[in-house]
Amino acid sequence: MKRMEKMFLILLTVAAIQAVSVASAHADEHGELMTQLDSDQDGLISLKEAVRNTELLRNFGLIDQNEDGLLSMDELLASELTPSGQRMES
Ligand SMILES: [Ca+2]
Ligand SMILES: [Ca+2]
Repeated sequence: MKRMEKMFLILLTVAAIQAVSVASAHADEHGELMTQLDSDQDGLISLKEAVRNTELLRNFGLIDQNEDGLLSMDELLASELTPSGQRMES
């Protein structure tokens, strides 16, 4: 019985670690997108800067939650429509 509990704990730990690494990979992708597109480095992607990423441009209005015409990192992270920087499809 003790052994089962230990196994269960290990599985839980592994699942937790995986969840964390997936989340940080997600943030990295968006960080990369920000780095790539934010040419004036003000930490925001303007409509003009988003022009270089067709997918982002298409969803710009939907990702821009406060409708100020700028995408912040928070808005990029909050939206499921945010394209990833350079996702490698296998
Ligand atoms: Ca900018
Ligand atoms: Ca905004």
